[in-house]
Amino acid sequence: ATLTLGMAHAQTPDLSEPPAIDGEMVGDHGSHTIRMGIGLAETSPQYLSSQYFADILAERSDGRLTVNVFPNSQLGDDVQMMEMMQTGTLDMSYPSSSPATTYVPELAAFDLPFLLPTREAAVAVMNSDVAQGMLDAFDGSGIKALAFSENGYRQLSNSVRPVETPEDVGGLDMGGLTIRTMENPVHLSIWETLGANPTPMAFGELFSAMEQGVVDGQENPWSTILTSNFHEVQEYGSETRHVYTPFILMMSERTWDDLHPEYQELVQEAARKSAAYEIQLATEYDDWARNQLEERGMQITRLNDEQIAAFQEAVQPVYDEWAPEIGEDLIADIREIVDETMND
Ligand code: KDG
Repeated sequence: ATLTLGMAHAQTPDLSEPPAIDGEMVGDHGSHTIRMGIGLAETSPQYLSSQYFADILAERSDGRLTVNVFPNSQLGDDVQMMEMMQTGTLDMSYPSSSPATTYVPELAAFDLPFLLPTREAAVAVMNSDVAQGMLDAFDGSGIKALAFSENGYRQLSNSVRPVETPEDVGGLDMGGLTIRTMENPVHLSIWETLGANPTPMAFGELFSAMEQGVVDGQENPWSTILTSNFHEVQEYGSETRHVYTPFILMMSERTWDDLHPEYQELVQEAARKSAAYEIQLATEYDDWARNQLEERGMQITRLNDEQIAAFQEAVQPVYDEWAPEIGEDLIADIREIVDETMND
């Protein structure tokens, strides 16, 4: 008998090593064990960079600060984990900005479709004073928001049909696709406008919801679709890039207040460094993950500029509805930062 070996798929692309850990050792201010819950899998940029965050803290505190990272929504979903941080039953989490709009409504600017056309523009906005103001606005909520990083450009996947046009989403006489969204009103509005049936749901419930046909599809960056094995239950993908979502690295204010100021400073510095590393990993992952998904049998539609423009036009009503609420000035400030990166 002959033995046929399947091609083994790589688990990750060739990823950059984390930057060397430098900087002064902090003093001995006691030991802390920090529990951090995240939604994504061990192979995700989110997890890998969280481990780097843990390594920085361990090395610079001579092992006194220990961070244990729990992946795959083991400790809860984004909404639950933010509530747990508020009450002090969880030390850290790394949610998308979208469900965090219940704490800081201005964050919804990031949920506006097609606002951030390039990664360079998105990073410039995340590094801006405007974004720092959003992090500061958490103060007093029970959550200390430490840094923005990249969740990424969201792409549509589904198990029903290839999607090339807004009509493919809305279905005309075929009926609209049932799409899981994050728990965020702007996302609901986007998919309603496109004629889909949006269903907000926690990320941890999504795989089985798709497997059981409770929803037809979902939208997430290619890296998440791959590392969470969504291709096993989703036949079609479309490169819609309709929203760029950040992650926000967060700590419970109770945990933060328990830390010596020198530890707090280290946590803040490590958060910035690991966030920068996360963006680098997410960048390295993006196209690679799309190609991997194709190799693993997903049928992916790359939309041309005209097709993207059709989606952009179709979701204009989302701006009419949400821009006044989110703030025209804030959106104008973000557009200015975006334009600066485009003129460089
Ligand atoms: O840890 C982050 C995840 O829980 C989640 O935010 C991922 O983009 C996401 C989604 O669709 O819920």
